[in-house]
Amino acid sequence: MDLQNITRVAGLFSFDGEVTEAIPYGNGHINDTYRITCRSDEGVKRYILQRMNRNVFNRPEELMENLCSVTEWLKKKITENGGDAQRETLSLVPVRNGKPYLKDAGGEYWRAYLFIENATSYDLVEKDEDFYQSAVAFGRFQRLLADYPADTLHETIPDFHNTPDRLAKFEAALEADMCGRANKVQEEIYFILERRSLTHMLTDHLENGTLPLRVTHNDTKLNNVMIDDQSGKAICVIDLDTVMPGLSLYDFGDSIRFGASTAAEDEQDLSKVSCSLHLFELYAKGYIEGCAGALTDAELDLLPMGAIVMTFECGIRFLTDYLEGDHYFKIHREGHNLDRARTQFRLVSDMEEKLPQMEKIVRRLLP
Ligand code: ADP
Ligand code: GN1
Ligand code: MG
Repeated sequence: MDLQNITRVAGLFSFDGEVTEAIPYGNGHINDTYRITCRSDEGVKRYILQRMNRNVFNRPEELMENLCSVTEWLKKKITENGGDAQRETLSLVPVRNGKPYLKDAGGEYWRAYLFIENATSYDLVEKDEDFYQSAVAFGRFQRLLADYPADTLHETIPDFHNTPDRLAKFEAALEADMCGRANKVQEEIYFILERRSLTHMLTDHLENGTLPLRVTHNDTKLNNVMIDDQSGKAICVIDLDTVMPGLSLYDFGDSIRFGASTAAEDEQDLSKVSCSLHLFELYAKGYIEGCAGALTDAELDLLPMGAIVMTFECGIRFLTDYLEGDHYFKIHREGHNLDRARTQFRLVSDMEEKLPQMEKIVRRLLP
């Protein structure tokens, strides 16, 4: 969509002043995100405007219901704890008609947030401390939602972290091979199929009740947390589209998969890709502290396995999308999803080797 149209949509939200700039923003794989600048007599104010991905979220009304009530809940808790709710959680900016989101004539859904100023979302760990801070923030996020009534949340993407189901969807994509790409990725296919049993490592515990169901974020990449430029503290967890009942290990594992990797998620030189045990330790320390005693012994024991399963699952998802013609994750070059899948599998192999060391690290961190 051209920026003139974005400016027109932005004009429908209750922003302060006149829209003077609209630019595509951030590196998310899912929504279309724009940064909007508005000017009024009081000065300049910025906002985030997002067109929600309808292919990924096919019940946007339900998603927005979750988002409104989760952000309200967090706002209340943050204020009670003496924090600054406008900076420490997402603040939705309503449409001029008072609704929390806009449905345009083409059936697209839009929403807006206050722009969190003087803070950065990182795509790679630049300073170790940032990664530790993100862990504390995701742990704290978990804690703030610990008594949220989970059964009132809609499942915005059913079976989102149901890894055996992700495997079944991969096998269906392989069988259909609609783009004729399977012959190019035999090695990766074999990698997945020989690890079928890994997909059950978390869900079996959920089924037999040995792990607690919690309200989780489910997409805990480092770039889904804002780090304050001055204090260096992680101040705000963003991208709340997938807040749903889940396992703490989904959140822990997904953070490790993205942030403890020594290379970018789409690095093509696989020799650069490994799981840093130093970063794993920093994150585990921060997450355990942030959760402040809330994690059970079974959860603590399974933290390293959580990292392996979530990385494997993400690799399966990227390869499935590659086989299906790249319709889910945004791509910026040919083979982008294949490159992403390859980094994930490289990480899985490395983590498999490092599992005993990761387990030792977690044991050392226990109070
Ligand atoms: P996606 O689901 O596509 O990942 P996100 O909600 O994560 O979309 O937004 C994409 C990026 O936009 C984020 O990684 C972050 O850099 C930026 N962003 C999102 N919300 C805000 C906000 N309220 N203030 C500042 N930056 C934001
Ligand atoms: C997507 O939206 P974003 O870019 O933060 C995806 C995650 C994946 C991630 C891989 C709703 O996250 O599940 O782990 O890409 N989000 C959704 O980078 O599918
Ligand atoms: Mg995001």
